[in-house]
Amino acid sequence: MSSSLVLADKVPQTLKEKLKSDYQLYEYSRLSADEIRRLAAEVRVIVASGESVVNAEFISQFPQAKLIAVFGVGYDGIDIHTATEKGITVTNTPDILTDDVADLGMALILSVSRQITAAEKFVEQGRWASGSFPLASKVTGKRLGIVGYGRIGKAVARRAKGFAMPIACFNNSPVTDPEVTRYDSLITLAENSDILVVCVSANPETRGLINRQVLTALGPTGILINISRGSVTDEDAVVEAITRGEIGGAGLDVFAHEPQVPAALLNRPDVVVTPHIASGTHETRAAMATLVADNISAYFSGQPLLTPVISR
Ligand code: 8YV
Repeated sequence: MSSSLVLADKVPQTLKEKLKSDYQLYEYSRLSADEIRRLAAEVRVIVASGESVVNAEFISQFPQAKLIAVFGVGYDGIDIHTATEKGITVTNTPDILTDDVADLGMALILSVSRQITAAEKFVEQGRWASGSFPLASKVTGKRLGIVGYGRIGKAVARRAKGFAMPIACFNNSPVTDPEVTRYDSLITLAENSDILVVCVSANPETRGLINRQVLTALGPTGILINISRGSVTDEDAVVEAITRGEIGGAGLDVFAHEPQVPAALLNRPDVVVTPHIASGTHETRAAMATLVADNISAYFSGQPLLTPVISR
């Protein structure tokens, strides 16, 4: 059996080198149409990132593929239906990035509420000498609403408890933590939150979940934090809510059309934007790379895969 891999997207150089040393690795973006046709009989594994689009058309080019190994926990870009139909298993990198993503969630909560980036600009632009920086909004004790109480949502809750935040959530399955209130309605959650943090996984059901009504319910002092995927929010509605002052602020690590960020969200004291960096630490990216390589190695040696995606 051949041990050829096709790389659908960017992954860290260290992972690329490891895969190159162990297997025949082809980078999709460098392949000609002829080469893709020639590799059809050879490629067993598709390696993708959390942002990759591996749709039915892409998958159909590699009919011998049996594994799609995703470097990331989110696999919304992978056509799971087609993969399942074709007997392809999908693996992702859960758990090991949970802490980093939750840490960034807290960083955004603090940064937006305390206007850290605007305060830094204030100092850098030499404005301090002419007056004090405007007062910001307190974090400790604020009501936190968590949309999606999975691994990442729970990790955010653990951190928020250290800030004495009353915690509520919107989640499909029951929540056992007696300190966390679960609402059946996302609108009710938003109405009862000072800060709404989006941790839910992206899929067709959660597309556009954070819509105009939810933002209206969050209200003019409410803060929206998104560490999930841009597709979970109606980005136009977020832009409108921010520019009209219908919500109090936003901390956004993910966007609908990355790397494009709506201009209206830039250079505002009430908005902090980051370039999809939630799992972007040396430690976590190295652990993710190891897990991807281990899943691929398990596949080629006929061992059980470490982290197959389970429909959640
Ligand atoms: C990475 C991610 O940014 O895990 C995810 O779903 O979005 C990420 O951690 C991505 O996979 C790296 O390209």
